[in-house]
Amino acid sequence: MRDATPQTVFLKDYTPPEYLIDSVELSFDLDEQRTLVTSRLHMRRNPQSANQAVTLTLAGEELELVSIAIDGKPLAAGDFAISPESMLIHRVPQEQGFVLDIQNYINPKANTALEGLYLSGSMLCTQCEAQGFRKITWFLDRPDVMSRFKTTLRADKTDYPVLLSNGNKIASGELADGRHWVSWEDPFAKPCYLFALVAGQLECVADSFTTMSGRQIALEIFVEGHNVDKCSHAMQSLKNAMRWDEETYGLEYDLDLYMIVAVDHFNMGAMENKGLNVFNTKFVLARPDTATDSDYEHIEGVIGHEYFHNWSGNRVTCRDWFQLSLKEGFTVFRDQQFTGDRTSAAVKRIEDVNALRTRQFAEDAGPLAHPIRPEAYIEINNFYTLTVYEKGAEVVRMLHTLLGAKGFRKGCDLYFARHDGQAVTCEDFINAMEAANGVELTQFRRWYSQAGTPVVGVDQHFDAKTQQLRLILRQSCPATPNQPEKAPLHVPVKLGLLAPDGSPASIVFDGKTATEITLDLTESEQTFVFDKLAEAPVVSLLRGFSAPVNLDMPRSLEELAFLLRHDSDTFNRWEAGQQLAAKVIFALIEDLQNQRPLHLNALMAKAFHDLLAEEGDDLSYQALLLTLPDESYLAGQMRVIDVEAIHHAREFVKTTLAHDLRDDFERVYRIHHRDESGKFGADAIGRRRLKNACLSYLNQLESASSYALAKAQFEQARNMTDQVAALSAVVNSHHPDKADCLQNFYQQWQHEALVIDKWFALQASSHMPNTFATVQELMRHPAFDMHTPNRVRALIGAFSQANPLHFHAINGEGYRFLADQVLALNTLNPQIASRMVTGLAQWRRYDGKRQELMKQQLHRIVATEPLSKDVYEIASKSLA
Ligand code: B3K
Ligand code: ZN
Repeated sequence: MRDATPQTVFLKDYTPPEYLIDSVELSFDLDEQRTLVTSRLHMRRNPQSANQAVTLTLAGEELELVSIAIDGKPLAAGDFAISPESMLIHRVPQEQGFVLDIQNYINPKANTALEGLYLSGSMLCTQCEAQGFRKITWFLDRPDVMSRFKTTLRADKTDYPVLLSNGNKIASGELADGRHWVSWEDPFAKPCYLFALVAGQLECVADSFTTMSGRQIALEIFVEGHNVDKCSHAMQSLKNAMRWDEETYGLEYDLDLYMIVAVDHFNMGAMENKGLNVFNTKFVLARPDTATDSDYEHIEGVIGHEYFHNWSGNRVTCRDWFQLSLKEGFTVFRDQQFTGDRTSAAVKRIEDVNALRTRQFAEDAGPLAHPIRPEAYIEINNFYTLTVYEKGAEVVRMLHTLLGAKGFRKGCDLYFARHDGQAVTCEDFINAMEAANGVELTQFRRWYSQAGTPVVGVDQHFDAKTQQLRLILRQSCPATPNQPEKAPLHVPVKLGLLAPDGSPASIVFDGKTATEITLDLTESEQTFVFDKLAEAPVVSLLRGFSAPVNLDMPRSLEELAFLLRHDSDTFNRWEAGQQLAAKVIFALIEDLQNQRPLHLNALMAKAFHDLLAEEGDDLSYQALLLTLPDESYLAGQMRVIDVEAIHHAREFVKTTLAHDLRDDFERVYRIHHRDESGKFGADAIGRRRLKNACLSYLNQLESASSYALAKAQFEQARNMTDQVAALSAVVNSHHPDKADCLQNFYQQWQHEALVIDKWFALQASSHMPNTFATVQELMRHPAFDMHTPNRVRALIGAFSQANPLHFHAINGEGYRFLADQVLALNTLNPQIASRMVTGLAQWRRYDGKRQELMKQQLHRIVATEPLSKDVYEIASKSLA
């Protein structure tokens, strides 16, 4: 809980650690409520530190001291002082190193924050990033202190037959009273945030991998007994990731053993602890009947992400937490490349950009905006943000674009060679990119320090006489908290030209000819001239979404329809469709606001008719082309968000298309509707996506036949993708059998927690009337549990973040409900609580009435005592 005045930590105050810990010997006498931690730290003064003070300050929270000694001599009461967050030892030996012995008790069962050592079901596990190790024992809990760890675990053999920690198992044995012990040693020095231990009744699924240099690595996935049949996809994903990192980055695994443990209670997706990843079950367990195609894809992505951290994060780690994007942005970029290579690069890019624009752009435009390398924080856990992760990945992607794949790889090689075993900064990463490529990235560095989403405006002039096209690009960036003025950034703008017949036109620029080029936009305004154009071309700009910017380029519906038909860039083709739909929807919003009758623009129906007639290879891509921009994305484009008008206009478009093109939707549905349960090739996944996109349109018809279609798919489905798509259709309609379907689904899956999460989330995000009453009822459902983050996200998270229509109800009930839950979670699990506050952070974007209602709830949260630092920081900054 929060001190009287929460302290802000600043990047500019960084100083090297005064002491180092070369090696650590830890032992744990494990017990649910009273675990004894014995720690021996081999310490010495850091020669790099300028500070001459003889005191030693260690971080430590919620610990009960048993004993403390230096070089074998117990300390007297006056030799040290303990405060709620630290321990100060007044005088420690200066000349040579010393050994600090500490024993303390901790209570894993009381740890509902799920940080440090805690209980998940009956198993004990840890989460130390960012600052959880200090809840295990007193330590220099900062990433630039790297130590070699040796860990011994002792526990009851029946309750905890499996005892795991980082590195290699070096010894084990039996103890009296039915207890046993296991010792582990990690040969690689690491910061304590990468420490992990797991103890419990776990089954092991084992396999192996032969590395590029011929070493055999044992691969082990640990799960509870009833989940053993859901690990094969995770195991295959791990092997795919290991091979991919060797082939793409030349990076090989270093230990002889790689372990993954899946736990039910976890604050986020997964954690890259050295040699012992701990995962949310959501990102490990999959069987065709329990997991959707997207689940399968996310599992492979997250397994890859954590595996890739072994180099980008563990072997080379962060100097301080302000550098978080150094490992996260880079690793997200790596996992995006991996998934793109494994599935459809076009689809993956669209999904990533869609998420970035809908969610990160909102963050970057609101009160919580911060650069990818933040400059200040109160609670670092609040900075595991979309900006640090997703925009961070975009910044790395721009380097990849600017340097080319080969140049980027050279930069990475140099980065890993220079910094292996070190804790470094974003600056070191850029330096390596510069040195390896002989380039200068001074201006590019601004992406690290400047927050906000730049806007790139475009003007074009074609001169038939000179056969020239002049393109004028302008960039600006809106002010963000503490950054009123912005300097121009280095923005790579990929460009292609289309001839009037839709074929690619040659680009003659700077005397060179190409079919696609990347323009370097570095000034506030710049003109680019293209020669030898017989006719005015159609410009396809920002191909592949080559920079995380808002492109402001007014286009007619006709031009958008043309690009949707002809652009050879898969991203821009999809984007043209999105812009076309958005333009049509915004016109309807205006009609709604002015009480005018609604008509669907014929161009839109024609475009969809053509899309449905296409017979391309990438059916997942075709499904995306048929998906309307979602409500949050549209909201992001409005000056004052009109939740109801957005919803009704979008529904109108969807319903009208369903009526007008009913035969087409039915035809495409029928072509692709077949049972391919258990098949996860791109074609089978694509067929399911396309078919379920059609189902979602047909469901708008609210007719006997649409009800029959959804019901039949629901009853016959033998894979979760089809079952959940059908249930979603039922839930988002007035289907007469809705209650029965929900009940049957629950009965069928009540023992599969991850499937029940879907059941909660579907109901919480429904746009049908009475959703709020359902949500309140579900809060009282026996399967709802505030102690399980996945369940909280499924119900409270889905309602407040994926149901704009009901969450923003004008009577304020959604806001009050959310604040109630934030306050309940505040004491239980501050990290989850503060994530939930973000639903209220964007209050400035709404009308006056809603602004008042949202602010009221934020004020109520801020006035509550005691308030965790986590919630305090987000709620107070949202109001600032
Ligand atoms: N590094 C962890 C995230 C830790 C979050 C701490 N609040 C997972 C990941 O990004 O791979
Ligand atoms: Zn990560």
